[in-house]
Amino acid sequence: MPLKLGVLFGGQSGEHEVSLMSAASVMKNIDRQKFEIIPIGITKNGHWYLYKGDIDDIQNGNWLDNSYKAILPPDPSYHGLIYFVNGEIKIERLDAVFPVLHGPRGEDGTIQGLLELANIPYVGAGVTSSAVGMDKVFTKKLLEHAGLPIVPYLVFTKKQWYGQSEDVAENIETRLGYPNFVKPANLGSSVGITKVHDRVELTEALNLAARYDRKIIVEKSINCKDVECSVLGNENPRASTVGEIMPAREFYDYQAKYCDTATRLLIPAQLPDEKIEEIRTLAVKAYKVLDCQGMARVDFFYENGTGNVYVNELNTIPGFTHVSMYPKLWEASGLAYGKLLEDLIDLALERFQDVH
Ligand code: ADP
Ligand code: MG
Ligand code: MG
Ligand code: K
Repeated sequence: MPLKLGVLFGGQSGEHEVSLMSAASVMKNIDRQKFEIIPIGITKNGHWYLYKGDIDDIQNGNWLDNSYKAILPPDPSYHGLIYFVNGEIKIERLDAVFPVLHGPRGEDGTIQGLLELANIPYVGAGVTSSAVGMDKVFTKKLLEHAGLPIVPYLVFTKKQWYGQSEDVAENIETRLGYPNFVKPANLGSSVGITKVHDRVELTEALNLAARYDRKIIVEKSINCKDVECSVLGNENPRASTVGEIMPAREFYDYQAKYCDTATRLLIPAQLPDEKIEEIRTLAVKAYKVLDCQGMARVDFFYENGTGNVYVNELNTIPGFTHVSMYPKLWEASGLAYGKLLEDLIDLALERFQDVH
């Protein structure tokens, strides 16, 4: 019997649309002989539905038309999804879940916590690693503690910014200077992030970041290339080759990530072999520092001129569209998309057995 795999898509974060694309891609590439897909959509308001329509209608946002209201109870006795058809209650068993959700309330340990309570194995990092990976401040603290290279940063709360704006701005100017990057601490897809060149932009950037999070991180800007490495595994994680992003914009912002066809991925990255190896080694180290499971895409800055490498962040549920870096890097390393998905589900089951 094929394994019943729940695929979670949508979600409440600013990365809802990206998740629709990633999930559709995952569902299209999975081996239907081995897995029965149970698509589960979460609206931007956090409402859950069992989806019964075509995969193609997920990406265009019309999936709600063909869905049944559903809930995933934390009570482990159901071991699946409860849904409602014309007032009748039905249960769909779930053997495993692939949360293809990006950003807060999906990638940040919250969904993972629900799946833990429900006693259902799931793809990717556990609760703590997911939460830490989502929080750029916690991530940096742990990486720094482990002696891994990171860029200088400062942290402020929204209240500090609105209460002591002058002090906060001066502090940033003295300790980091311009340009710098202002970011909400917990988000992804470059949402709420600004590259800042002067005081006017700084004020706007802090206001913007404060709309997304109560915690704001400001980083020294590095003149760099974005390079990324895919890591896969539980106990013995391995690293893919390294890829480079060539955005046609000032930095890898939301436009460049999802809208701009001029953005190019270069695989492998145009770096000396020893730098590629350094990055792969750092990727596995960073993965272990956060105690990741299953997968993560580890992102770096490669400084122009000096060749210095800094760990930027770990993404515990990276993009999974057919043009996304995580699966592309594995393809280039000899692991096809379909096989990668199977490996991820195997790792999820392995981890579950390890814990239970
Ligand atoms: P997200 O989680 O939203 O992807 P990132 O921290 O990765 O946030 O920032 C998004 C992009 O902004 C990076 O991929 C990079 O292009 C640029 N960027 C972020 N921080 C810096 C920095 N300190 N120096 C140079 N570029 C940066
Ligand atoms: Mg991110
Ligand atoms: Mg990033
Ligand atoms: K992250």
